[in-house]
Amino acid sequence: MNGRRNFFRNIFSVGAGVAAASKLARGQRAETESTAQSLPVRTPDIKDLPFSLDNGVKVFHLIAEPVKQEILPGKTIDLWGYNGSAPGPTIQVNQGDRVRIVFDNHLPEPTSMHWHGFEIPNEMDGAPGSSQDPVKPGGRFVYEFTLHQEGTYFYHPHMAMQEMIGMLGAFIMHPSVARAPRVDRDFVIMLQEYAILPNISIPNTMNMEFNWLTFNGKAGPAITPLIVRLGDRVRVRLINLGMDHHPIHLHGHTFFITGTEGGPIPQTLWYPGNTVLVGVAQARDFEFVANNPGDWMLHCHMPHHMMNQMTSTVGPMTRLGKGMPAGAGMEAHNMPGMDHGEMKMNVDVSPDANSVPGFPQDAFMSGPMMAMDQMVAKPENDGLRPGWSGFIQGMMTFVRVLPPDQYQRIMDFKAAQQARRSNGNQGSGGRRHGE
Ligand SMILES: [Cu+2]
Repeated sequence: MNGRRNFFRNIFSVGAGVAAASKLARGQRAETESTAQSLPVRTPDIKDLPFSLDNGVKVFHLIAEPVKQEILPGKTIDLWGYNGSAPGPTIQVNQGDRVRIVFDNHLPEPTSMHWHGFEIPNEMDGAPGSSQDPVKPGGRFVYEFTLHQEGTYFYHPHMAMQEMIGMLGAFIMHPSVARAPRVDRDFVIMLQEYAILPNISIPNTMNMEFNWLTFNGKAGPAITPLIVRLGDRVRVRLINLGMDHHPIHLHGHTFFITGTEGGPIPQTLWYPGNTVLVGVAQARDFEFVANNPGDWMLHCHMPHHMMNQMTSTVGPMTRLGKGMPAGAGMEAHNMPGMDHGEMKMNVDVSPDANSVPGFPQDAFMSGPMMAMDQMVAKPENDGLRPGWSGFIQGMMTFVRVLPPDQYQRIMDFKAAQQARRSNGNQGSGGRRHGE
């Protein structure tokens, strides 16, 4: 074990030296090289779980509960999650930490907490019936363990259907010595999917026809893009818990697969790609140098996973014409049928479109009529091409590789927004979504 760790450390320290040298040669942010501490991860649209210290033990309080999750403006669904969101808050600890998780079950049925991939004592594993009794409704279980691993881990109930109604959270173990080459940005994205019929707010966890696909509990275009500065080294950690495998594709860059749900991969075994298949119950880390400026799509490449509200009965329609409420069926709107009637909406279709076998495919699923730029406006979306949101659905967002001035403008907008929040009506207006 020690030998293995030293092996990693040796490889990484060689890498660190090279990285530091090349960065200094380019005169970039030398101050980030001087600390051995890892950069905290950011989980867009999801909070971190705070902790308190008790004699050196990091104490977290995790609550399983029903939540209202707004996955798209006007589309709030009933999920089960943790501490107010689904997925639940991200837990960040350091390798070697002693961790206590006080877990309360506010669900109407038993549950358990499983720590996915953790090398901890069996009685802390959260396997209901074998390692512990399920935690009853209203019940509490205190988990405590020391963590010697590092990497991208996650937590979930060991109850299959509960996993399918939102119950998942990231558990990031930072290495005691930061991995090299060091990254400037470190993001977590959790992949989930739901089958929700029109006019119903509760996922059918038995259904295999998933029509809502989310990154961190949001469907495109409500997902907050990843904002990076031109030249940054970026890590993205993907976590998948659902019924499908997701090939996640990044435009404009070549990345290297650098970690799995079992921790970091030795640098000698990294391999390049632009699409990484994240299987069920897996995590994949990829890293790249953001050397190509622009707004680059990051998305699942499964065609049905790039859509919202797709069902076999009403078509892939979230909003039509003058604002049909998200989630309403086609009957709720005077939308001409898919196979007859006139198409009056703001879509570029040819005059004989209805006579072409196969029409429509994407005509009413994406494009200008689906745009909702204003509804999803936030600092991170500043400067995107007008109408962008009409083409971003499901598991789809951007990595925005920004030159320094544009990057700074967005950071200033964010700072101003946060100042307004803390000056203004704090505590009212519901939960904050992301930051
Ligand atoms: Cu997918």
